[in-house]
Amino acid sequence: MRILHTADWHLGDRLGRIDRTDDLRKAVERVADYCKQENVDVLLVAGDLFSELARPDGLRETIRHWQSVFSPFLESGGTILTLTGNHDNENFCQTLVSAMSLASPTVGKPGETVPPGRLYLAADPTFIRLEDRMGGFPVQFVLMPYPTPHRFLRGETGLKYGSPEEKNALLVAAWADALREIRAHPKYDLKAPSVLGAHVHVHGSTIGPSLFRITVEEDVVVEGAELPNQFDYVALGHIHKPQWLGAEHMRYCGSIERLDLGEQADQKGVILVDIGPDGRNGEPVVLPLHATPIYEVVVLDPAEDIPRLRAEYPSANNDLVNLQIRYTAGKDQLEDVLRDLDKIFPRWYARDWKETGALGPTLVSPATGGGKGFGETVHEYLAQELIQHDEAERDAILKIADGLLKEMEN
Ligand SMILES: [Mn+2]
Repeated sequence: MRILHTADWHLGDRLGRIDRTDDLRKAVERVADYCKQENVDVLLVAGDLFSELARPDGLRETIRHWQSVFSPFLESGGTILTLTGNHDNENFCQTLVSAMSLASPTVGKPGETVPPGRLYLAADPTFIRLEDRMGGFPVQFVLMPYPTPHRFLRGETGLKYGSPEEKNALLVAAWADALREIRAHPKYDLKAPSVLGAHVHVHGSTIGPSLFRITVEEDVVVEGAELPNQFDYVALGHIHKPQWLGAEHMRYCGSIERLDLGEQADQKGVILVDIGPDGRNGEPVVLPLHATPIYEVVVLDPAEDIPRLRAEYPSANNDLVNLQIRYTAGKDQLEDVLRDLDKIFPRWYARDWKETGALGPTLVSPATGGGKGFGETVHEYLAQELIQHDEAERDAILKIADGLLKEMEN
């Protein structure tokens, strides 16, 4: 059974002002190409399918995109196994799960063999079996969503915790309990091939410069030393930096695209592993994915730096760039500087500028600098923000803002 392991799709994500939908869709299409090219039987997506920034209409379009991209794979008998991560909206995913179980109410009881050719989503700890298409032997799949209180802490005790640390300790224990319960299930065969898919931070893994939109203190970190002995393959999601830990067959595949500056050095990919009736055949293989360059550019002297950047980055059209700009009033025209940089780096996702004089002690007298009223401050801020817009448009917006400010003052 050929399994393709991926995770952390974050579909519908944004970076600053840039919508990442197209980048992420391309990556998903590449994953679908690999499914075909490598004769994959099971595509296992280990959580964080959707971005928390995706809106309902974006989610609808995402599902429609899956339909067009994965229909050939599913129709040819492929199966997609997914589970929820910490960024997946619980309401939306639970609705999907409920709708799917209404469509096939008898499918997916613990330990049962499920039919291939469709997508499964686990929003709770789940244990199912799939039969190999060619060999006919069953492979057990244990799917563990990210441990949230809603999914893992049931009943009275679940609601009682005095501190974040206590909540995390309960979740760590509940995650291990849920896994132990599944492995103790009467239908679980300790000798049969088994694969774990989990969205969780396993103790001892290497995080990049930061975790993705979650602090280390907030995160639930579980013990995983036994997992490589218990499973023929452990497919992890959550940490975006690709790596194996403890053993070559316990892996974070990483996200399918670089999602923030912290991932600028990551090589992205998906993992192919082959499971036979007696366990793993050979070691897992990494298949590369294209990743959009993300970097920071510091401009200290626009007159000198901009021509140099133009020569140095002739094809930065698609790069995601964080611009840090210093300019000198009277020497540089901010509007021109921003326009020139916009031409070199049209997909800048964030930018910040400072007047060189503003860096040292202020020379502006309090009467002109500190004494601005609320209305004046808002007006100046807006004028600055709209500096690259069409002049008539800018004036029209400022006029509306001034009108509103006047109304407020009255
Ligand atoms: Mn993620």
